[in-house]
Amino acid sequence: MVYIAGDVHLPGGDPAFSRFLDGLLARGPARLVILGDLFDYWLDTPHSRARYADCFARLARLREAGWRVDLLVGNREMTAGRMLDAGFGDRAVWPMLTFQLGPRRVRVVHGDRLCDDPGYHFLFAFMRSFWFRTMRACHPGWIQEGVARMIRWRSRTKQLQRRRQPRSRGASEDMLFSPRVRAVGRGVDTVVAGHIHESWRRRIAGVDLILAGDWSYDRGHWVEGYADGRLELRRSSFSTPLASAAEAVD
Ligand SMILES: [Mn+2]
Repeated sequence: MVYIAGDVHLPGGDPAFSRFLDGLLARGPARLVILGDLFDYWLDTPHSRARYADCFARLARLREAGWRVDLLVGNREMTAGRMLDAGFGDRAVWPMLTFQLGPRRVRVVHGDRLCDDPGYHFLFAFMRSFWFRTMRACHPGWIQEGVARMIRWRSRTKQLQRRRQPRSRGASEDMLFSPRVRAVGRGVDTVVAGHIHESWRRRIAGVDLILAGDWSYDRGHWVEGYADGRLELRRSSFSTPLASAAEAVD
């Protein structure tokens, strides 16, 4: 059994996501794949690690209970480094994770690289590069804060531009770049992605593509995979404060 969730954008996706993790803990050990953008933005500093200590503790508890937990790097974690690995307790995965689910070969990606935005891809490659990481290690936190703010501003401006355009049903599909989807889907039966903050399953460029959806403070979307290869979209609201964690997941 595998649970795939992402785009939590902490602290935005809490407390729903914390309840979800507590609910998982109440179940038997399985696998959890977090497909990136767990944090609204991640700076690879001790401050970030301390800020999200609650979430890291929950993930550690799952692991202690026998769960396998994988964390993929999303665009909000593009500066991920040693501090993220230390907080998470394992190496974060980038750029994709491929595994077998019964008869089905599944590939999980964050999804940003499925979209057509050459400027963004260049920026991401640059940020991930060795030289940037080396340079960053010498920079004080406030410069990193400034860089993060600039990137978020850029992202928000793009979102606003997108919102101003007339939206049709296929608008989110238009964000996907077919050759990239085809390339990522090569050799697997199904691709699971996030990033677009929608929850659906469609055939795009011949690929069985699932978008896992996102999280807000009182509701969340995720994907459940079963030993027979079935993959199902799930969503739940976590609005009842007194509901037990196990109930909240159902
Ligand atoms: Mn994203």
